Amino acid sequence: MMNTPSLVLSAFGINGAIDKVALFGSGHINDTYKVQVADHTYLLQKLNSKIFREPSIIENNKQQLFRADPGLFVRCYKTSNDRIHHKNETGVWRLMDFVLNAYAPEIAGQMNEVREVARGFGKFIVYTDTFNVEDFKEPIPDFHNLNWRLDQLEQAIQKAVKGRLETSNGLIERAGQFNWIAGRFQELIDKGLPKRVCHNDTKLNNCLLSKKDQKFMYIIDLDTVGPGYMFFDFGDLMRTTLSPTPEGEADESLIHLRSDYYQALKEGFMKSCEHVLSPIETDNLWFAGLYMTYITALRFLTDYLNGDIYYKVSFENENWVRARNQLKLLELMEGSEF
Ligand code: GN1
Ligand code: MG
Repeated sequence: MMNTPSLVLSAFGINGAIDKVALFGSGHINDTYKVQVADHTYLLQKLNSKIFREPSIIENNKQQLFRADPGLFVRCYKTSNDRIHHKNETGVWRLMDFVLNAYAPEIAGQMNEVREVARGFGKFIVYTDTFNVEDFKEPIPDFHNLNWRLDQLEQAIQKAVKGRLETSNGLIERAGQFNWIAGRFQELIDKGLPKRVCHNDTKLNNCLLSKKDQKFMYIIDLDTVGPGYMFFDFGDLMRTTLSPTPEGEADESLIHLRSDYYQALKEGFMKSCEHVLSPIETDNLWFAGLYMTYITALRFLTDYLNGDIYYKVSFENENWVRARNQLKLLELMEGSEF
């Protein structure tokens, strides 16, 4: 790091001496730092350029998104040439305010938190309903393309790192039971499921709630914003809120679905955005959870077989555990629709 933070800060017009810098947060992809300059706290982020290969797409998507921000997003600083991202020899960086009186929930604790997060992401859908989806591009091609994710898993199986295919056989078999999800999704698209500008990474901790009253404050982590289907956003909310367990839960038997949390999620989301949704979206909400949980299971499993090249891991079999947990969630979702 060395001098990097102060050089980056000055590119965004902040020139004071840095009092403190510390790694921050639990995102699986980018590197995030909390930076203190005099009495102001900033969030400095280095984009993972191996994953986001075309930062200009994110720059353009965000420039559009911020055009008429109705208060959904944390303040982003801009460079002297009006850019949100600054590239130097260490990478691509951006700077935001650190919101002091807020928190990002890691697991779905209280039901009113879930309702608030859903309300927030619903507001996002209402706001982006005013945009032309053609003006946005996918920052990661085929990000939520299930057929592509299935191919990626197939390839990972063919060239798995040593020892990992043997430990994955059970999970591969379990995942194989859900191929039908791709066909069902295609049917909905054929019936006219509308494309929209989505967040595409609506896990619970990509939303900030107020520390004071747990009310919705901001939507964060906007790198994946782009074309998609409402199912991606509602589905990832289901995936991350219906069970009280974290993604890396060691004890599979603790994973379970809470119907009252589903009702709170649906209520919060619908209250915000039902008026812009079409019947094909509102009639198939439960399926959204199956779709996103399946994709996430495949992605963790693929990364495990590939030797942990995508997600950050903190212990040897973390991606295996994550994949197993997603499959468990998926099996539970398939067996019960609230
Ligand atoms: C990643 O960046 P983060 O941690 O919010 C990932 C999501 C996954 C999620 C699983 C760009 O999100 O797609 O659903 O991990 N983001 C990217 O926890 O791959
Ligand atoms: Mg995040």
